Amino acid sequence: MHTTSGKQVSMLRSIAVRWLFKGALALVGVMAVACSATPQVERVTVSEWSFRLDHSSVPAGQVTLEAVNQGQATHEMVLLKTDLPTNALKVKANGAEVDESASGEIMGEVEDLRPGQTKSVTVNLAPGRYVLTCNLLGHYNAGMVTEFTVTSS
Ligand SMILES: [Cu+2]
Repeated sequence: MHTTSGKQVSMLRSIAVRWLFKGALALVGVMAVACSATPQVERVTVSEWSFRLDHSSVPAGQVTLEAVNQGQATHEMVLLKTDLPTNALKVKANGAEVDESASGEIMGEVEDLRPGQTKSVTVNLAPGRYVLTCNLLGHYNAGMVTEFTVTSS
């Protein structure tokens, strides 16, 4: 008959404790990564013919822009990093659409945002000045543009 000696038991225990400890450390590591990667959420209220942000500035890092369409029409939200004033973005030859790449660096976009819908885009933002616009035909001209600042965190 095989019996486990006291020495073997204590050895097994110490192995088990070591594994548990490693597991706990790994878990703490995962949680720390999850926390640091959690983006801050900035709500953007979209309607005819405006964008409204809850804050005029946000700290740098991962930012989720949550666009809520409270209007009656379909819209979109284009995020540009630019120093151009909101009323002086470059427009295309038709005069009714923003020339996005000529106006700044395209950082992200939410398309086909229907009335009542909420859609989000998560972006990693460096300090600087940013502009949100809707680039459906004529919507920029109608006033669908706003700006915000990203501050060093
Ligand atoms: Cu629009």
